[in-house]
Amino acid sequence: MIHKTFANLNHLWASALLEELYRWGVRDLCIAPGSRSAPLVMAAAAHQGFITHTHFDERGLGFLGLGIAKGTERPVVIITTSGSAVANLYPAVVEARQCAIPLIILSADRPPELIDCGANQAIPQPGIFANYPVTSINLPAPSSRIPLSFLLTSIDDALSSLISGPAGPVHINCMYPEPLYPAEQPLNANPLLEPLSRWLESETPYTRYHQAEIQVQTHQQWSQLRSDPGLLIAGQIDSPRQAKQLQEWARELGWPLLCDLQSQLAWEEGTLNSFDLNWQSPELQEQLSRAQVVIQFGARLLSKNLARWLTQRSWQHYWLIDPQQQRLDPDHLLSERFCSPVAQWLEAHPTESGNRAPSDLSSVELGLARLCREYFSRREFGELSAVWELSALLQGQLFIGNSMPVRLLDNLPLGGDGPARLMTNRGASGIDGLIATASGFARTSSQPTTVLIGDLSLLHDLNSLALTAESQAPLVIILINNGGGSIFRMLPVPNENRMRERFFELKHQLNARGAAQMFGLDYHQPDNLDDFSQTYQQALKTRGASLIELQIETAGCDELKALRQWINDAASR
Ligand SMILES: Cc1ncc(C[n+]2csc(CCOP(=O)(O)OP(=O)(O)O)c2C)c(N)n1
Repeated sequence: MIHKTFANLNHLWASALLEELYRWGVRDLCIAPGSRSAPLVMAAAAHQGFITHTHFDERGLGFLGLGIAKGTERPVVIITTSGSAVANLYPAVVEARQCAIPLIILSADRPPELIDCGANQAIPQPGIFANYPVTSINLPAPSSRIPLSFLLTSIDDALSSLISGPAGPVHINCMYPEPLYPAEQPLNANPLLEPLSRWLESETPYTRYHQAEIQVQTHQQWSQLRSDPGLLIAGQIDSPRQAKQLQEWARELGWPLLCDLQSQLAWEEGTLNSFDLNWQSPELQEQLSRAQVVIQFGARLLSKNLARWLTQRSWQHYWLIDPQQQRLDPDHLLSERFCSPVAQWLEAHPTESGNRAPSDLSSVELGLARLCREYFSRREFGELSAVWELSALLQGQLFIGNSMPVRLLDNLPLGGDGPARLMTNRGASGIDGLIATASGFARTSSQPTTVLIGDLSLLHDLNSLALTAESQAPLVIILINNGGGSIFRMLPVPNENRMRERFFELKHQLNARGAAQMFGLDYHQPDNLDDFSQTYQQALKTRGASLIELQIETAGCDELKALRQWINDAASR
C-alpha cells in the first residue's frame, strides 16, 4: 500500500512507519492538528487502508483511541504534534496501561539540535510517559545514512511486546527536521527503497514475530478440586462470547456463579449479579458459606461487600484467571494465578458433568427482582429508579461512567435483553475522558450505544461532545445531573461548614442544555420516568447523538440506602 513518490525524506519515513503499523493490524488513526506531525498526517491521508479520526484536543483524542481499541480489539494509533500536545495524552496512556490496551502514540518531535535550547514548542518528549508505556522508542531524525530497514525493525521490535509481553501503550517519538511540507522537487526514493524489495512486494511486517502458543496446563489438583464445594466469581470479562462459555461451564460444574456488572453476564438469566443488595439473603449466605474454594475469572470487582467477605474467610484455594499480565490481587488472596484468556483456561479444566445438581441462585435474583419491581412501581423520579428503568430497556452497546452510575447498576437485579456488550474505564477508574472513550467505542459498532454518566464526569470531558457529532449509529448519553459528585455522600466525609459540598461534591447549578446545543446533540430533559422511558426508546431509534439529562435532586447513594432498608424490612414483613 506504500506509494512511490515522496515529498522528502520525512515523508518517506512517515509513510514506511505507517505502512508497517498497518501490517501489524492497525486500522484506525486518531489525529490532532499540528505542524511538526505534518509528515505523519500527510502519509496517513495518502494511505488507502486507514480509517482516520480527528479531534482538536489531544486529551480527548487519546481516550477516543482507547475506546476504538477496546471496541475493535485492535491496536490504535494516535498522532500528535510536539510539546504539551503529547503531555495531554497522559491520562489515556495511564488507562491504556492499567487495562492493557495497545494504544500506539506517535508523537512528532523536533530534531536533537532544537531540543533544550529554547526552540518553540519543544519539550523533552522521550520518556515523557515514564513507566506507563510497555515500550518507548525514540526514532532518530530521518537520514539517508540510516537504512529504512532500521526504521522497520525498530517498529517491529517495539510492537513485538504486544504479542509477547504485557499489552499496553507503546510510545514512538518521531523527530522530523524541516522541511515538513512538500517542496517543489520531490525526493527520488528509489535508491533508498531498493534494498526493501522483499518488504515492498509482501503485505507482512518486515520482521514477523511469532507468539509462543499459549498452553494452559490443567492444574494437577483440578480433578479432585472440582468435586469440592466452591464458588465462582465473574469479574471483568471483555468478551461476551467467552463470558457465555463461562456461564455454560459453571452450570455444568454446579458451583454458584456471582457476576460482577463488568462480566457481560449480569443480564443473563439464571445468574446472580445483585448479590450486593441481596447480601443478607439466607439462601445466598447458606450457599456462600459452603464454599471452600474460589475461582475468579477477570479482576477488578466492583462490590465492596463481596471483597470484604472474601478477605474475611480463609480459603483452601483462591484462583484468578485473567489474561492481563499484571498483579491483580488487591486483597492478597491468590493461591494460583493463571494469565490466560477465560476460554483457554476452561478448555483445560473440564467439568465432570452430571455429578451434582447445579447450584441455582436464580431464585435469589428473581426474589429480589420481584421486590424491586414492587418498590419501583411507585414511579418516583430519582437516580436509582431511572437506572432501573433504563436497565430493562437497554439495547446495543453500553458504556458506563465511573462513580455512582457503575455502582447503581451493579447493585440492581437486571432484567430485559441487556446490552450486547458492556464497557467501562475501570483501569484507573478516572472520571476523565469518559465521553471520548464512549465515542470511540460507539464508532466500532453499527448498533446503538448508550452512555450512562454523572455530571462532574461530563463536565470534565465536555469538549469531547464534539466527537459524538460524527456518530452514524444512535449514541445516547444519559446524564445523571445531581448537581455534583454525589459519591462523596456515600463516604464518611464530614460536612461541617458545608465542607463536603464545597470541597468534595463541588455542588453546582449547571445544566447541559447549552453544551448540547453547541455541539449539535438532540437534547431532552424528562422529569418523570414515563417520559424518560419514551424519550430513551425514541433516541435509540434516532441516528446521531442525543443527550438526555436527568436533573435529580436526590442522590443515588441515598436512594440505594433506602432501597436496601426496604428490602431488609421486606424480609421481616
Ligand atoms: C480524573 C479523576 N479525578 C477525580 C476523581 C475522584 N472522583 C471520583 S468520583 C468523583 C465525582 C464524580 O461525580 P459525578 O460524575 O457527578 O458522579 P456522581 O458521583 O454524582 O455519581 C470524583 C471527583 C477521579 N476518579 N478521577
